[in-house]
Amino acid sequence: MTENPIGVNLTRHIHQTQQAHPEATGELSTILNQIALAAKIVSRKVNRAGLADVLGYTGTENIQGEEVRRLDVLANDVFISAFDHLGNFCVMASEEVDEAIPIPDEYLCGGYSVAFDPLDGSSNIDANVSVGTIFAVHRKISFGPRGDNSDLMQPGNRLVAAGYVVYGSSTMLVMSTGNGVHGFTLDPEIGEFLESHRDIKIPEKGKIYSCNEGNYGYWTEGVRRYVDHIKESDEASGRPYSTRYIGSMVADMHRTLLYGGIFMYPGDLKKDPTTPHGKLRLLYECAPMAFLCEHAGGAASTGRGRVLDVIPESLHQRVPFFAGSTNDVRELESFVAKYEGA
Ligand code: AHM
Ligand code: MG
Repeated sequence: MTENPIGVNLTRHIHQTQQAHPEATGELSTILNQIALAAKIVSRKVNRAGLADVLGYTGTENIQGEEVRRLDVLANDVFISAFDHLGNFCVMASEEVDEAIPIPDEYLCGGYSVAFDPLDGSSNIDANVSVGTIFAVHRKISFGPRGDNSDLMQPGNRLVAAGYVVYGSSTMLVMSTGNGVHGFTLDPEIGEFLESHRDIKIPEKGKIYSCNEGNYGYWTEGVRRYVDHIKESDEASGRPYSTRYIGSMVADMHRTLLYGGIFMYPGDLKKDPTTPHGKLRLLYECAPMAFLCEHAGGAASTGRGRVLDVIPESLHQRVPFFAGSTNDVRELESFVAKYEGA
């Protein structure tokens, strides 16, 4: 018989990881398998999004806009209903919902909280550009029988698992439970996530910067000077850095994890002249991506320190975000320190 003819699917990967940790309760396995199930459902919907127009799934006016909104809501509903009854979670938070989402009374509460962005970058769907789901899992720390906001508002350095699903030319789940970062590609014929990228490592230094440079005039001086700098010839290659910006965080971060370089969403002085925060949200966008970056050997910073060390102040808090190759992120930080002071 051929050695392991079915390869390593997500369940097998989780099983192997669990065997290496005899103290594991199996709760995380249940959670990750349920994320995979929800991702398959959303993936199918996203892949059919373009057909909505043809098949007249929605009303006659503003079909594209309606469909995008509907997909956001649908992805949100899919993930909530994948999580709420498991007995593993005590509370949830979603980009789509203002307040923390409690576990319904009829279901058991468990030892973890989850924050997620069900369909990040959904404004790109009309143009058939990749979108994604991001998730972040913490241990319950509150004392009551049901969870509360404190279970969600923990710094990223206490994450126990995080990851994303990118709905692109193929659907991929990339995740870490603290033992490396691993990627699984959905085989649509058998409906399984198969291990395709074991132990992803970000190159120490890249050649790509990724940001919405249209906002250049709103950035702080250190960030502007840094971007000016990487557009000059790089000592090693004799060429400036290349720009790649999809405008869909999951897709931009996926490329950054694989190829290296730096992804940036800097603070915006126009929106907030005193403490410029960026656009991206800490709990379900920046912290989980920072967790993956660090576990892949890279770095993630607010420009002034580790994203993972930011103490959350609110559920939908935004922070400046710079992530990718360690040398690139450190260089950005040195420009911020030099031109903006401590
Ligand atoms: P969303 O959560 O409303 O989809 O917004 C987040 C998205 C990210 O995916 C992406 O990095 C960013 O917004 C792009 O913003 P901009 O259009 O300002 O460049
Ligand atoms: Mg988002």
